[in-house]
Amino acid sequence: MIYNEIKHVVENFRFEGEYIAAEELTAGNINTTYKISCKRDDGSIINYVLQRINTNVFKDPEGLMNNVEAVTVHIANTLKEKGIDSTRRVLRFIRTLDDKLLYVSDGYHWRADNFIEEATAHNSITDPKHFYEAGRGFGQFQKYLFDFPADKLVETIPNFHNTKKRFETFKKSVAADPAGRVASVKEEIDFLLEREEKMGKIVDLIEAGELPLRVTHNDTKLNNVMIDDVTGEAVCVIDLDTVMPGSVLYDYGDAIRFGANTAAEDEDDTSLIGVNMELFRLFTDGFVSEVKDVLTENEIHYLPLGAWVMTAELVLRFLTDYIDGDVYFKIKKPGHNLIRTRAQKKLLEEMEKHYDEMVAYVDSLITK
Ligand code: GN1
Ligand code: MG
Repeated sequence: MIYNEIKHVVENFRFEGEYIAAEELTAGNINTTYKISCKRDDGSIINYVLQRINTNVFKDPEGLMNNVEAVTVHIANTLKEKGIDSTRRVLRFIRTLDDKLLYVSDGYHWRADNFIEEATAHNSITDPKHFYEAGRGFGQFQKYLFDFPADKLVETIPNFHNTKKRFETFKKSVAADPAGRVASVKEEIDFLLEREEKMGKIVDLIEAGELPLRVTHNDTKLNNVMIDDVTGEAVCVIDLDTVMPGSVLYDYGDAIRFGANTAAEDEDDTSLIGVNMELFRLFTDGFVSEVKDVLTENEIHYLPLGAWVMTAELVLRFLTDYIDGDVYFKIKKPGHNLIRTRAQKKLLEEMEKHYDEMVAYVDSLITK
């Protein structure tokens, strides 16, 4: 039973009240996450999030925790200066009994933070307004970190969005074929090979000095921003483990990839997958409304390239993991990484049909 299995971990954090319940939250593909409920003396309940960090993916958990602590303190201070109550607006990490950010036991690394009450991490859009708000939320996050000193951050996953390096890794996996799956995915491999050059375009633009590096979130799925259950507003950006120097195109692009899709990221009926252009415009409006004064015209112009590259990158990453024998992403069923690959491939094809329309739309915002 989960309650007992993690009791020793819970008891090592400075949670208020008495530990009464634990529930696993299964939306994430990397870390293992629990909602912990505690009862205070007055009978009220206080909830927390407890996570076991996947150290196969995040090899420097101490560096990671220093990152997320510094970033969240910076955001909390920014909100304070603006006179905004930060209680539900930013994660706060809970210390262990010996005043650390991590509890290490049996080689596992655990950390905990506040639970954002009366808000939901949506896995799909039920109300279009939520996606406009998600745009504002991720835009604000970007804006609040505008003056954050990037040299304070360690790269928690080196070359995370370096699509050129990822392509090299992919080719090595194809050559090694460790799980004997390459012959069955020829079509998907060819699809990527045809697009190799364009997939490196953001890296090229950064290297050429045409796009600046900023402190970015790098994992802006819809379910990484909490939406208020009552007002529908974005309250808090979560899942900060990949906050690192990056391009704003990554944050914008990954959010469009996930949220403007008419189906789930891992939909196996690919006929359901498409780009909802209304949602695309809503997110873009929300995001740009927050970051317009911070971004360069070039960055705004290239936003749709971000959506294209992030989708292509996920085709590449899911396929690489399928070929490698499912060693990176948690899978919920056999063949899950291949289903994800095919779903993202279909999404990219649909995005290509709308690409010119997407560019025309963002360009119209530059002159506004
Ligand atoms: C992972 O942890 P989660 O589920 O929010 C992954 C992202 C992928 C995403 C695809 C550290 O995000 O990069 O885009 O799955 N995170 C990491 O669903 O690799
Ligand atoms: Mg997540």
